[in-house]
Amino acid sequence: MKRIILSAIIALTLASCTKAPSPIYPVPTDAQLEWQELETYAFIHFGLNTFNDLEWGYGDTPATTFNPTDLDCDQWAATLKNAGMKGVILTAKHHDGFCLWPTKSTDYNISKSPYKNGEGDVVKELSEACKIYGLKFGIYCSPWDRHNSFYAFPEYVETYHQQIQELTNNYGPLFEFWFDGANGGDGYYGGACETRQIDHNKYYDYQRAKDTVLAHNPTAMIFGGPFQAVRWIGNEKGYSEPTNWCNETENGTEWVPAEVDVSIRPGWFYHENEDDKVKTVNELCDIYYNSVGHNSNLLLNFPVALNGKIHPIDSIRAIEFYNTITNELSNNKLYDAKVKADNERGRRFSASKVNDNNSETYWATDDDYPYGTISFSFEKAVTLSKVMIQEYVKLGQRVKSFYLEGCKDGKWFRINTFDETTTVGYKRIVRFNPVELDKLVINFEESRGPLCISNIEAY
Ligand code: FUL
Repeated sequence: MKRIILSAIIALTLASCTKAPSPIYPVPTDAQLEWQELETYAFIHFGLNTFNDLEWGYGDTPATTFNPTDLDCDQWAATLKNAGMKGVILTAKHHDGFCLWPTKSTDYNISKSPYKNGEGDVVKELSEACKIYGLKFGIYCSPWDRHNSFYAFPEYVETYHQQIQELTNNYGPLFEFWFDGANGGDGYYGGACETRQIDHNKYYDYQRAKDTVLAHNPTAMIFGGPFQAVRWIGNEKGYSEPTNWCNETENGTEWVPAEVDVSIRPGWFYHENEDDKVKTVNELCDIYYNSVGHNSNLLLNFPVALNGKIHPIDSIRAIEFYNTITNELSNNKLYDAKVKADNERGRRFSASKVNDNNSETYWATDDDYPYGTISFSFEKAVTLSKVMIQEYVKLGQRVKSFYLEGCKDGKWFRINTFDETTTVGYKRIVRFNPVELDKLVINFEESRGPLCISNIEAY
């Protein structure tokens, strides 16, 4: 008897000591992972362009044209919170060079505008509203400056660094800093009205910019420039391809997860003639599934209107969008299902870890098993139209391809998804026409190493 108990204890100890799979590099930093977990956050485009009905101001409109009558950053933050946004990035300075804070680096700023008789500071007002509403705060500060007479000369670089310094010192903590990719071209440039080109990798001294941002905000993600921690997806339409590696390509050596930026309206800035062009709830949901559902973060832009508020059409639409998504992803049918896998790396990494509601646990396969099949059996048939899969990316992104199968009344069939089932990463959501099932099977066909799947849900 004693011997049986002893061997049971040894077996249990061995099972719980099974070694975790070795990481497959690259892997995310803790800060990158925390950023990926935000999933959706907002952009605010607001500035002189708003009052001049422009997208790219030339840099010649007087600061006095900035005149919101009813600016209310609390309304922005409350709206964004209700739309499920986890943070907000503000265009503190767009290409026209106008600064939304009372910077000492240039006169072309809010203190020279009628707003609060020159006493206003939108960067401060929004950063404070974010603290009240529990939103993260980030800043966009355009490197290109179409107003500054020294743009393309060494003097402007100092001005730009002073701006970064002020923004990163005084308004943090910042979760993201955006260096826009639009660099040089025609502009006012203090009256010169000419075209100026620069080599953006050299001209701005991005190394120094990065050091300044991180000195005060060590966990901030840097977007753009040569030292970016997160990357642009390559379009502004709101989608990422389904095959999406956080390391850019299957063999990429750096972890640089993607961000999808898109505006809720055609323009980034507010234009009255776009009031009837706000994206529909369906379009926004599609954007969500093609961004967050494709292993990317979604940065959804809200153009603030002339009065200084998010327009009611936009806010209602965004809240409806959030409610729709929340509703669509709220009833996880796998939670009570019986889970089985064809291979498990011991008890600590059993298949049941994919539906234990714990993102720190995961199902893993043996080292010589870079694939695997997991099945979910339902007591009563369920109707499904979406599957969400998450890899335990702390150990690297692995899955290269998978497919879904279903079983109803003893008949097996392949589930035809709307888009190809290739990579997974931090999060992958696949959609398909509603189908009734007794059993759902996910076949992971190819992976860069043993599988590490932390979560699977279906709706
Ligand atoms: C682009 C800019 O040129 C647009 O005006 C906008 O700010 C967008 C988010 O980034 O590069």
